[in-house]
Amino acid sequence: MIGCKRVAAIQDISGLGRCSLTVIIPVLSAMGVQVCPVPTAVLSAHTGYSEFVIRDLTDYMQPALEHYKKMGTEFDCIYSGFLASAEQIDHCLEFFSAYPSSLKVVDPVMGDDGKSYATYTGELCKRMSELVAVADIITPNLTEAAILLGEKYPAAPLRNSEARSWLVRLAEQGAKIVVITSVDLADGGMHTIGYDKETSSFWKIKNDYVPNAHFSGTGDMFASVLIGSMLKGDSLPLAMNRASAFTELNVKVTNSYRRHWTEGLMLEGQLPWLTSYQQLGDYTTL
Ligand code: PXL
Repeated sequence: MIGCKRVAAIQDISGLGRCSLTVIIPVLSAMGVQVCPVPTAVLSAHTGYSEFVIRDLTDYMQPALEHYKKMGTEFDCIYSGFLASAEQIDHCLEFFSAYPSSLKVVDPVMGDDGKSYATYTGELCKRMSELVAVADIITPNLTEAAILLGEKYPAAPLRNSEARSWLVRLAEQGAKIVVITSVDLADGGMHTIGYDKETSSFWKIKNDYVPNAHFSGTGDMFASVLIGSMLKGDSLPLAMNRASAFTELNVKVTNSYRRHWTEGLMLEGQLPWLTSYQQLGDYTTL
């Protein structure tokens, strides 16, 4: 599509606790990419809060897709994330097959820190592999990668060879590009690791680890910067570097204010960083 790229973001909108669409829309907009939200649910606050009101929008998804098809709407990318029911997997699959030439990104949102999110049923987690099978790019965190591989959440840091094996086995499930976030590697520190099946290349970005600083929406921020970078033509390691650098900056800023993790990343003040779009090259091979 000529001009500004357009992404259909199949994600929830949560009033409190920055995550999903309240992160994805500002981030991609700052990067010059248009977001067309396809809300999967409306929540008063994300599921990390002890109480929240939720309205499931499963019934909305298929008529919305039919409308876009009727209008001849084009999308450069279809990006799925937080889903509210197992049936929404079918509607995501319909979106992916309606737009075969769009970049298909699946963030297999299921959990973090070795635990599943409150609304993620066993069936929803099991069926996530159907989306992973048709994706071009998947962006699980280590918890989600373990669920997809049927592995235990690692008790110890992964050796580089184990990390490569996780990436390759996930790519065997379908995607051309696999990026795993929050990976503790035995050679020291927290990393983002990536694999491009077509070029057989493995990459890693070292993150500055900020102790006890886990904020909601971190994975959504990472994935949206990665998507924006790749749509603008960045290579995989450059896009991983940009996504990690922006996420790390937001973690450090938010942590300095000692906000509760449920509030999410205080991204509002950092958005100009994205608009300046400087080249970064701080990656190594894995
Ligand atoms: O960031 C993942 C996410 C997205 N949407 C909702 C969530 C979560 C994680 O808790 O609750 C509603």
